[in-house]
Order: sequence, then C-alpha cells, then structure tokens
Amino acid sequence: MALKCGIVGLPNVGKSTLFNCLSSAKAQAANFPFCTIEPNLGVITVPDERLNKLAEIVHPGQIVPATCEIVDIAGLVKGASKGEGLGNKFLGNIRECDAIIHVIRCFDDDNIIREGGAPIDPEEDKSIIDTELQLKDLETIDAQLKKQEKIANSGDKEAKEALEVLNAYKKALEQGKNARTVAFDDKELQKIAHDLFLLTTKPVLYVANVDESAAKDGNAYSKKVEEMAAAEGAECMTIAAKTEEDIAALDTYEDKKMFLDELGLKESGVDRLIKKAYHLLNLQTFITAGPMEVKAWTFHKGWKAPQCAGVIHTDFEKGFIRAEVIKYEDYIKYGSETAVRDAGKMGVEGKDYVVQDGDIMHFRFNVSKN
Ligand SMILES: Nc1nc2c(ncn2[C@@H]2O[C@H](COP(=O)(O)OP(=O)(O)O)[C@@H](O)[C@H]2O)c(=O)[nH]1
Ligand SMILES: [Mg+2]
Repeated sequence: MALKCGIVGLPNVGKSTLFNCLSSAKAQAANFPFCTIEPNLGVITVPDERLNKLAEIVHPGQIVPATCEIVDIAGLVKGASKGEGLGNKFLGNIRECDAIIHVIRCFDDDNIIREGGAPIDPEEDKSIIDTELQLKDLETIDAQLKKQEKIANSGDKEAKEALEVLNAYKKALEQGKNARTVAFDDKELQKIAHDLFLLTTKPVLYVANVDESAAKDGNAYSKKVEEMAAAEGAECMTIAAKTEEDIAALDTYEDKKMFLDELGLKESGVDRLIKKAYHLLNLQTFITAGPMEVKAWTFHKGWKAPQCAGVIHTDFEKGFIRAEVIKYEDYIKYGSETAVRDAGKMGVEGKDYVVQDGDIMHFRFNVSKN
C-alpha cells in the first residue's frame, strides 16, 4: 500500500524546492514557472524512531521503514482546467494521488517572479488553485448528471441516489466550496461519492512556504494560511523549504541537528510533513521484529488483525488464526520478546482485535485454510 502525495501550487511558490528536500531525486528548482515539465516522482522513508530503538534490542539484518511516494506536479495556473499552461496533464497526476500537499508562497523576494507581478497574496493563490480543481470537478459532475438523469427517469433507485450526491456536490462547487466540505451520512451515498474520484474530495495539507527568518514562528502570510485551513477544517503547516533544502544537503545527522537547533526547530520540516501526511490519511504503523529485519507496515486506523496480516501477505489474512501482540513500550521496558512473554505482557488476540499504532505483531496462520 504505497501512499502517494502530490505537491501542487502556483508556479514559483517552492514546490520543487520542497520536493528536493523530501526526495533524494533532484527535481530542477529554478526561477522559471514550468521548470517541472514531467511530474517528478520521489520515494521517501517515513521517519520512525521506534524502529531504531527496537533494532538496538533485536539486532536485525536490516531496518525497513515505511515509504511514501511524492510527486512534484507541474505548474497549475489560472485557466488550467480549460487547458491553459500545461493543459490537463496535471489533473491526471492529481487524480492518482491519495492526498494533496498544497504549497502556498509566504515569502517576499523581488527576484522570484509571481504570476502577473502582483504582491504576495496567499488568499488569492489558494483560491486560484481551488477554483481550477473545482471547475474540473464540476465538469465531472455535469457529465455524470446527464448520464444519471436519463437512467433516473426510468425509475432506477441507484440513479436517484447518485443524483442526490451529484446535486449536493454541484451546489457546493458552484458556491466556490471544495467537495470535501460535503458529508454524507448514508453508507450507499458515501460509496457513490467515493467512486466519483473528485479532485477536491482528496485530503489536503496546506504548506505555508516561508523564509528562514520565519521558520520557527511563521509570518503574517502564513498566519493567513492557517486561518484559511482552519476555516475548512484542513491540516496546515509552516515550512522554510529553501532552508530545509540546505539542511537536507548536509552530510551528517549532527550537522543537520545543529542547523535545526540554530533555527529553533526540534524536528526537520520534512519529518513533520510526512507525519502530518500520515495523520491526514488516517494511516498508522505496525511493526514486525525478528532477526532478519525490523520492519514498519502501513495500515488504516481501525483495521483489525486479519486485515493487517493481509498487508504482509494475502495468505496471512485468509489463514489467520491469531496474533501475538507486544506493545512497543513493553518491548522497550522488558528488553526482549522472551522477557515480555515471561512478564505475561504479550497479548494473544483474535480476529476482532483492532491493531494499534506501534504494535509489534506476530501473526499465526494456517496455510491449509486457503
Ligand atoms: N527567498 C526565497 N526563495 C525561495 C523560497 N522557496 C523557494 N524559493 C526560490 O523560488 C524559486 C522557485 O522555486 P521552485 O521550487 O522552483 O518553485 P515551483 O515552481 O513551485 O516548483 C527558486 O529560485 C527557489 O530557490 C523561500 O522560502 N524564500
Ligand atoms: Mg517546480
């Protein structure tokens, strides 16, 4: 289950700079709007201190962290939904993503061109991008409406439900709201809504890209971004992408730490961003620990033991018997699996166990059940 996040935003807001910090792949960062012609794909590891702590106990052959794919999506501009700029290419890229990282320029720099040469304006920037995505969603909705109206006329129940969903979305989009602001209580309607794969229903993380001086406390622009995010119940964070790019280029952990300390930051923006993305998508991690490897596995919050077993292998899910679960804190406290077992702290759980973040799992399964 590779998690995929797409970075979007107007040209010259710092998307490629952010991508560079995130990924070892070097997207071209230059003072030119369409620098990223091809979507750039990078894979980053999800930082998790627990893996290292466990490895100190288990001494595995290797540590395998969870990964997250990041796509730097080429410049969205005003009119993009009608084919302006790079046309509709980027929309396909966004459609493939699980979440959107929306970068908004919150730094002044006369040398970096802002579209039209106007002063920095986070509100306008956000609304230009939102509008393009909303227009594209409206196109999807209108096409579906035509189709479903015909079917509904013949008295089809499902088509009538679809119309209910489509009309609710249409109303919101026409008011300039994102489709994610519309919620459906009914399970059937939720499914219809999901299957539309709208762009503005994807979870979004707003990133206010600030200068080094505002890395710790933000600035007036980033406060505005925070307000806008709060108004729609979305996640938001401030990052100094250019500075973080410099930090990412440093060789040693100690050097990076020192640089961050000087800025008054506890954690690199990249680490914060990935954690936020995980949270945004309701993702959690369970761990397997053995002599071969200590490995992080990604699952959706609320999943039960067999479903999580299926992340490792479908046979594990089909033939699931039980799961032996050690809480991370207990593993660290007692210092070995045997000691945890002796202390009676190892849980033996059945198919209804809801796996918790950080659980160290050992699945028992029966192959002949398959
Ligand atoms: N002064 C300043 N420049 C930045 C910052 N972030 C990015 N830039 C510069 O802005 C220009 C455009 O950045 P880029 O990442 O290519 O923008 P993109 O078009 O959104 O991908 C580059 O010259 C970056 O070095 C920042 O926080 N402060
Ligand atoms: Mg770029």
